[in-house]
Amino acid sequence: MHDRPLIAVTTSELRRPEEVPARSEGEPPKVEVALATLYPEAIERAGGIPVIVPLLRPEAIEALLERVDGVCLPGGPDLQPSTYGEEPHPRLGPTEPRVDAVELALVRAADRRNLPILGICRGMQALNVARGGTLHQHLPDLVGTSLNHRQAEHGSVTTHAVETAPRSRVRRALGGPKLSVNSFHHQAVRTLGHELTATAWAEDGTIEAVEGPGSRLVLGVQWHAEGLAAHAPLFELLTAAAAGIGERVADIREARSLRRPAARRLAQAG
Ligand SMILES: [Mn+2]
Repeated sequence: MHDRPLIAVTTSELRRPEEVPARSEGEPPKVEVALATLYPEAIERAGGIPVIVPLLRPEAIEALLERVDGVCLPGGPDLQPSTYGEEPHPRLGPTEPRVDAVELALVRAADRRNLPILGICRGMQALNVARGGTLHQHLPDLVGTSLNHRQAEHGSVTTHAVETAPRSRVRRALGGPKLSVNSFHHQAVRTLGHELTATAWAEDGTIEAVEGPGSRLVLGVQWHAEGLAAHAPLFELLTAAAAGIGERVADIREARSLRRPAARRLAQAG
């Protein structure tokens, strides 16, 4: 329990040397891990300290999670369908099996420790797959194209509505029943993983948020909340839960004003 909780945020993208532009004064291009700065910025604004996680071996993941207070899984490429027991669809995008292995192990390790989890886009899908759920590999096959889940507009622009479930965390944090979200995915949750419930849907029926039961924060959203200022309360939920006060407050506005004094009281009590 910390005043400024440490939030592990994974790097879900790898850049190959041929994708990295050579700079005349720099070293030759090599494999890089990549993460949009929007994620650590959103975590820091919400009161947390982001800890950017590279590709780690399983024992290092365990050791890392001993020292952090929460987990954020960002957007990124498609998951390997073999992680949920399926053959690749012809429209499957690029995949990163090494990243899949790290993120799935990290979710399972976070589950063993009851750490709060916030998954964004691919991160929601990784959360679902880590818990035995499956994905639709190419959403237009299922729901057609009347609703475009892969917008051309910038991530700060919302392009479709979702309806949130009554009494869900996402409704409490962001309101509802309708929210406007951005959309950068062609895959979606098909069958739900262990102890996950759908709590938001697009008009075409696509699952857009999942949550776990009980007091522990386990939340995935299919949209890129890190790009929407109005969705900062999702990151505040994560940091409040990581600071150990998540369920003692009725709503996120209270959480924001109470976070630091409550964390200090806990530290004094402990
Ligand atoms: Mn969508």
